[in-house]
Amino acid sequence: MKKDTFEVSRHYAVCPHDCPSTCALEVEKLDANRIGRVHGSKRNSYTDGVICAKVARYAERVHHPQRLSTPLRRVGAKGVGREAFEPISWDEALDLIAERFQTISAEFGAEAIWPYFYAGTMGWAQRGATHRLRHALGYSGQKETICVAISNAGYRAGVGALRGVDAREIADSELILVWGGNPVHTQINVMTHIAKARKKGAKLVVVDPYRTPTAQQADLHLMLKPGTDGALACAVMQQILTDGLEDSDYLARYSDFDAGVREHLSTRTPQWAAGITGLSIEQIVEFARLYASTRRSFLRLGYGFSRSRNGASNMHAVSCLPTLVGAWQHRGGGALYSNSELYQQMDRTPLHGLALRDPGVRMLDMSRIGPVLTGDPQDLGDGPPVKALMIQNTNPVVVAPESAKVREGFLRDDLFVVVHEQMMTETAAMADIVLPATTFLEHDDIYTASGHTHLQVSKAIIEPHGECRSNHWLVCELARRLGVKHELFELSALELVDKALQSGGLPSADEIHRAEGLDCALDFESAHFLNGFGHADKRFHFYADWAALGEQGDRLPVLPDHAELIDAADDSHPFRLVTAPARTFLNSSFTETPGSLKKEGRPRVLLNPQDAERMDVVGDELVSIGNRHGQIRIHATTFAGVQHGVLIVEGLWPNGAFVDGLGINALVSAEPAAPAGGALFHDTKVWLKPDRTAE
Ligand SMILES: Nc1nc2c(c(=O)[nH]1)N[C@H]1C(S)=C(S)[C@@H](COP(=O)(O)OP(=O)(O)OC[C@H]3O[C@@H](n4cnc5c(=O)[nH]c(N)nc54)[C@H](O)[C@@H]3O)O[C@H]1N2
Ligand SMILES: Nc1nc2c(c(=O)[nH]1)N[C@H]1C(S)=C(S)[C@@H](COP(=O)(O)OP(=O)(O)OC[C@H]3O[C@@H](n4cnc5c(=O)[nH]c(N)nc54)[C@H](O)[C@@H]3O)O[C@H]1N2
Ligand code: SF4
Ligand SMILES: [Mo]
Repeated sequence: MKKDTFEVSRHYAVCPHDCPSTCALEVEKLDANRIGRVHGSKRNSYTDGVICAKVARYAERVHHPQRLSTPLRRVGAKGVGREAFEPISWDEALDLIAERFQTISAEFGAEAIWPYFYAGTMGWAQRGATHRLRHALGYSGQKETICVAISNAGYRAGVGALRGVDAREIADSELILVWGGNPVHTQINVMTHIAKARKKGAKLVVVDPYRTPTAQQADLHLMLKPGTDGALACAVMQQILTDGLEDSDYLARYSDFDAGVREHLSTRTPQWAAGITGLSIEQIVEFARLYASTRRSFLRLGYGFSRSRNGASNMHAVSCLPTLVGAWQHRGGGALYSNSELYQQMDRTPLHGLALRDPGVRMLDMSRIGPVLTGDPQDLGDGPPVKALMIQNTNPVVVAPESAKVREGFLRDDLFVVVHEQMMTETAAMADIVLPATTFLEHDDIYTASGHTHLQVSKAIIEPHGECRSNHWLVCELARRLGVKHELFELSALELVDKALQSGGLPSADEIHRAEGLDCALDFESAHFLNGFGHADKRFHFYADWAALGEQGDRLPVLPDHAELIDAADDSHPFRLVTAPARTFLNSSFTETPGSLKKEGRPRVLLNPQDAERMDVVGDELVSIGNRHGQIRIHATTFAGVQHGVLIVEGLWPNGAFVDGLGINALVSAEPAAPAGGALFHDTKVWLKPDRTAE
């Protein structure tokens, strides 16, 4: 009873995490330092009052007893954790870093320093801070390949732009296809809008190699083998053409479809695709007929099916479907992969420090951090070895491919590592200096969204925890010590944002904050590409120009197809491994919160009961999984909702949560995907055997 008498105020904020939903939040503020529950804002028409469980419990993360609170210097061994560090003052830490960076720069050149970042926060001012420092000092650049490189290329190949139909239109669709994504886990709001459509009788189809909670809700679940979506899409198109259900007028007016495409697809029959996908001919035909039965079909494309060697080609093939039937012309029809291009009016120049950038500086591939740190000459080019890393917003020791190699690189004695973090992650535990970072509740920023259309500004709600400082504050302090004088390091985060907004003629940060967002949705004609697609000829391209999208374009088929580039199973590696997102983790974030840990239990591999029997796996027991990159030990669980020959491991658990301290990315290759690089998280052949040695 007493609790109810607290004065709890509710404050608007924006979820900063790497999630297409970018939810509008209402945060309960208990006092100057503490928050209570977090709610979804009902005033944002996309969030519509719903958020995920992990952010609803954000108090567990922001007030976590192990939250970093002071700068730390490592005095013990790498990889041990908090006890290997001693607190130091911010001045000591910053002076030490500046001095080391200067010495390394003088001896090896500025490119020997690699500021390394990703999307721990999606806010442009805080996230871009790493770039501002990088460009001001000529430090090595970063190819951002870990997440969207493959899918972006695949979607651009056909559509020519990174935008699609407003997700709120899903409510008016008659058929929704969730293809290669698991929104119940990864962007819950998609399900909110799907539920509205289903109330009016719409059907849901899910294409995924296992029966995810999203697939469990579907009217039709196509449980295909990973890396075979191109085959399925081609067979669906072939069936539609055979049935004469394509929209010829639309194709002629809006695409490059011609007799050559028709001829090519004529051999991609449901029978051909059944052999590749593991689906039955009947399922494929049923799906094709269902798809052609309405033009109000909304294709929600996930990232999951792009994380393969042939992923860009698969994305392109699937994106051809709404063009073939002319679904783009109708309300509730078309496709959405990402709306990230909607916010082009916001000028990235000040946020990323682009005016300071020297285009001659080398770019290192973030997904290849293992090979880079272990000195692979292909990655380093004729540049110096990486002698220092400054890491913000990411946890590469856990999330990057070939993690055994990543670890080996971090263990180098001659590598100086600074990690700016909220928690003592496994990456932070490898650092020489750890700096405590604020969360979105303690700093200001602006957010775009790939899953919806709102530009939003969020402001600090509580005081910074301990001595935590924002990314922007840190780079300003370092820039000053390294002799950089520029207004980008003098303005506040929101003043930088205002510069970016003003130059595009947008309202100010304050105005956007007061309005709780600015809806940047395009008009119907533009959003549905009725005044043309993104290519110069304004057409959708069935013929992909991969060479225009990356150096390795020639490895991909020009027309939609099944490209046999994947790490196919063989006699000694009979399984294909998919490493999917867990519901209550967000990448490796939230692997420290009690609510999430309780829900997720422990790392486990899902396998089909028949496969389990064949491999002599009897119950919830330890198995070894391995391939040319390494081997891990993990508990097995049988699950009938997995395609034969496929293993599913959900969640980016810390390496330390696995029996041998080697996590799932020890098995994932760092080979760059075509056409422009990208990580292959769901394209790994492995062997599996029971492990009956004592735990
Ligand atoms: N709870 C939670 N939310 C998250 C994240 C998280 O880790 N946890 N991560 C965030 C990030 S960074 C991102 S990029 C997004 C990712 O969001 P999604 O696109 O949903 O996630 P993916 O990992 O890309 O894969 C999702 C699904 O793709 C399926 N899949 C794998 N291979 C194939 C294939 O070859 N074909 C088909 N059809 N399906 C395949 C997997 O089985 C999985 O169910 O989610 C964000 N949201
Ligand atoms: N096996 C496998 N591996 C994967 C994936 C997969 O599906 N399977 N998914 C991949 C994908 S899609 C992605 S995007 C990557 C993501 O990988 P990461 O970008 O590394 O994401 P997180 O693991 O969430 O780590 C983000 C870190 O940033 C910190 N952080 C948050 N906000 C701030 C801030 O304001 N300042 C600072 N300094 N730090 C902050 C958080 O505490 C957290 O530790 O992982 C990839 N790795
Ligand atoms: S669904 Fe995504 S954006 Fe929304 S609160 Fe959860 S993590 Fe944040
Ligand atoms: Mo991602």
